[in-house]
Amino acid sequence: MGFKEGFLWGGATAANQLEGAWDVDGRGPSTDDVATGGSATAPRYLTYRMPDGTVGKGGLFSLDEIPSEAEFCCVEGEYYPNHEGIDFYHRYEEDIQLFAEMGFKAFRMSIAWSRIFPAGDELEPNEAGLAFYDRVFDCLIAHGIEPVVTISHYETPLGLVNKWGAWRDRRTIDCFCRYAETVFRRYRDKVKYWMTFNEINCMNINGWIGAGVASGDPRVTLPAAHNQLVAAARAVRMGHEINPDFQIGCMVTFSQGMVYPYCCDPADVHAAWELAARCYFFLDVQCRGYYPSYQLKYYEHEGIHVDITDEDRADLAAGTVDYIGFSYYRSCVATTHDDVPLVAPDSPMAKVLGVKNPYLGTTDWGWTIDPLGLRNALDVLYDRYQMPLFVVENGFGAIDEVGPDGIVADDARIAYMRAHIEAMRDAVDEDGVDLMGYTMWGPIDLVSASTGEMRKRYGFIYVDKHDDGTGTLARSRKKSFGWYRHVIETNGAEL
Ligand code: BGP
Repeated sequence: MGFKEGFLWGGATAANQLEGAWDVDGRGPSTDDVATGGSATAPRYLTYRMPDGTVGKGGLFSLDEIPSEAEFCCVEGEYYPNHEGIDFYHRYEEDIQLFAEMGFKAFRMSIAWSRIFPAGDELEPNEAGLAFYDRVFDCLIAHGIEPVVTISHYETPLGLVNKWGAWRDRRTIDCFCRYAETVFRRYRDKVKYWMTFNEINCMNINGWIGAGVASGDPRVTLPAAHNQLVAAARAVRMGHEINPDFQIGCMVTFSQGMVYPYCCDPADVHAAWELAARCYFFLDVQCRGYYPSYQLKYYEHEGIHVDITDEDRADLAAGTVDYIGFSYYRSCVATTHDDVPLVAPDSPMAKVLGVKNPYLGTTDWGWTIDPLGLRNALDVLYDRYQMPLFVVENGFGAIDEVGPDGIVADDARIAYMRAHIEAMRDAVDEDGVDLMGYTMWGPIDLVSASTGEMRKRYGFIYVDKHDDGTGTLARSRKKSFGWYRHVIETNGAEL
């Protein structure tokens, strides 16, 4: 019993959040390079220049306030945490060595699209960018670690954004497919596990992070999401042609899918379904190959125009995935009652995080902690799709204090992860879920996607880097490092 043999234990990262070297070896700027640092209560900003030369900035979670003529760029006097990240670009060997010491079987990482196609729409790739990932994959393989690669993780080349609004425009589908084909062919014999778009359903709450679309309006973001779905399906089909052994998954954030009704009022139960449906439709399309009726009706009622062509339908049907990758950090609550307090009223993400679940606590960033919710998620997903599942993100963002002995005693992180792994084990043992692996988020401290902070740490490995950009970038093992090594060693039997 317990986790299957060959279970993919490891950690997950994204290129833009750890590589740094943002303008090295021909890399072009991407959507993250124009995002400043924020905090639990202050927004991250995107900076831009207007046609008259004036500069401005708009909140990452208030995108509709940004003028449509804005051209996104870096501006003087601002600090951009992703530019240096944690300098994985130059330190990957040391970092992979540490992952190997923990016994990692898998390492989830992404390729930075703008390292391969700097402006996004070139016809020929940048060899220096391709060579970097050859080195990283070779190093992983030499340590017996399986690379698990996300093709697009929260970064779109800025060139495509400023040229035609990135994923608002169907031309981006072809650019993405060219990029996907390039990396599939190049790494054909090095990488077996792929995912197309990270948290593709993030488009429900924010068009920028996943698609370079500066809007939170579903009439804008959902047509862009359709373009991504078509691109993903074409990539899956192409990948299978290039190497039939490829395992290509989708990736959603199921923090938006594990929705509880606030109370047993049927109206709340319905509200919970409606919210979850916005997440499920992405899975339905990518696993079943067609749009579910409820989503098409939703478009009709909300006046959302999505141009779904016959060719798109054929692509979606032919490009279904091999497994479901998903992230799970928290569950959420839906209600029709207006006297229920928000879980994190002061957060720039207050609307996204929603109302408080009175039975559960939260992290310092207002993210609800709900380990049983992970078992619930695994159960409903496996029951609905009967496909292998892969928990490709889960973790505890917290403030870590380095103790007098130089070590971070991150017991709260250990407790969080132990409870979540236990819940996974129950889903496998008690409910028969087919689970491929677990790559927790952020095995090494890196830049937060939602806030741009370093202070919000997830790692087993501490990185000496701070929110003002200072720090030596030195790596050190936290208490959780040894704990996770033991978990992997015992294949999850001893937590
Ligand atoms: C997911 C993203 C990751 C990652 C993680 C933690 O949504 O896929 O890129 O950052 O969340 O979120 P944050 O960094 O905002 O704490």
